[in-house]
Amino acid sequence: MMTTASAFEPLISSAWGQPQSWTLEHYRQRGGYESLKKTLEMAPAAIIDEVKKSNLRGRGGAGFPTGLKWSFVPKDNPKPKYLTVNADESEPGTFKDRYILSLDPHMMLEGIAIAAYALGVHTCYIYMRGEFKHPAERTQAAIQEAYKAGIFGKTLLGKDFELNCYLVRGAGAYICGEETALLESLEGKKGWPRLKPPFPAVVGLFGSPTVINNVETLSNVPHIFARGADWYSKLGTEKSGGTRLVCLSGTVNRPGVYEIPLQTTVSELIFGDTYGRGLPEGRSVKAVIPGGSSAPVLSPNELDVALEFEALRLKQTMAGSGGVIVMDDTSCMVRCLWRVARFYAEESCGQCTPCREGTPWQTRLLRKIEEGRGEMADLEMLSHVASSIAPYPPMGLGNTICALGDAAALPTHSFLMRFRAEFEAHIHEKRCPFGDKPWGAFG
Ligand code: L3W
Ligand code: SF4
Repeated sequence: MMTTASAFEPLISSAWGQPQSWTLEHYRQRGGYESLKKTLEMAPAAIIDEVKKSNLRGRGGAGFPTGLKWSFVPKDNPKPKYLTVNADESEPGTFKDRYILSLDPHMMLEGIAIAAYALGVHTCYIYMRGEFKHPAERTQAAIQEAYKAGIFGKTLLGKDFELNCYLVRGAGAYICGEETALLESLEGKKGWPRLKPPFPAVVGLFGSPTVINNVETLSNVPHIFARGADWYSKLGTEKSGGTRLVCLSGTVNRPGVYEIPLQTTVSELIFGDTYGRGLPEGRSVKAVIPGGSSAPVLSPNELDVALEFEALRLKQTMAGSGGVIVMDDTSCMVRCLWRVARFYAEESCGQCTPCREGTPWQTRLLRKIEEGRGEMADLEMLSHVASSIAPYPPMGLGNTICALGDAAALPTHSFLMRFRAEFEAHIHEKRCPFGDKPWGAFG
């Protein structure tokens, strides 16, 4: 069934496009910070229970249940606890959090205040991608407004609860979006991921319990308390509540960030009137990456799947961070995979051997095949190298410290599985069959 704009009420993007939507005054006119007032009347444990009931799942990539994550924070640990916002959005094809940070930062700040109160946290760090100059300015201005309005500072809307919030900028490393690398970076060290467990909720920033949530995840929290967890959970699917921001890019008529009901399929997003409105005339879909470049690729006959965590997991791919990339029939699959592989080789931190050695190895093999110098043995080697980093099928099976290794291997497995004939054609013809225009969507 096609989703129509009139039947759907956006939560996160409702004020985007309105003048001054990023100011405290505008946010308050829309009922902003009323949810925080409500939660300050509740017991912290009851707030966490509501978030559990809402079925809110993390919007940064893994889709982990937010209430469950909050409940992992030990109550008897005497150390200070921290809340950290992952605003290091860098996954290729993902460009949604920057809109929240620029156009409605108070929605996230209200989520921060509710989470901090529920978790007994008095210090929050927002770790933001260094390149985000404009989102950083808007967020910093909103933090200052919140201090002046008595939301942050010694008291929380008049309640005896101190909460301080600091914006910290990254320095351009993709790996610092991995939660434990982010913590290392916040501690002033090189952004090298840590082994898990222990998970940050138990041993995180400065060795203290730390909850790390994505920008969009926290922006959903005020909505849960505005109309109740039952209402919020019913907006979504059985195991995933609310709505979702997705970033549509590649060969489509209307690329952009769309807020969608979780029942929306990949096909509806690409072709729907409210969303992508299809491909330019004469072009057809060859492949779609449904959740940021880490997610295994889908072929055209697999697009009737909801852009939701469980549905995409059943297709052995991921909803990830919401980056939907459309490749058309003029795209060379070898070239596209080579592009993705180069990204991960460049961003690998080099700590573990399969990722440090395997990611550039994949890149070299793909370049050789694309340039017409490949042999059939290279395809076997490519598959072997990818399996040494992380075997297929995906999800938590990698041989490396962090998920960047999985992210580098899964596209290789999926491109080889679905588009093997195209790889073989490069080898048999000793050239790229797409000639000097192999880029398609990646052009
Ligand atoms: C306590 C347990 N906490 C899990 C927590 C854990 C984390 C969350 C999910 O990777 C994905 C990756 C990228 N006790 C716990 C527990 N947790 N078990 O739950 O954990 P995990 O390990 O499933 O995932 P992750 O390491 O957070 C994230 C994919 O996202 N991705 C990358 C996005 C990149 C960005 C960016 O640009 N900055 O967002 C895109 O799809 O491949 O699969 O908090 O601590 N027993
Ligand atoms: Fe670093 Fe790659 Fe190992 Fe992650 S998987 S810790 S990025 S070497």
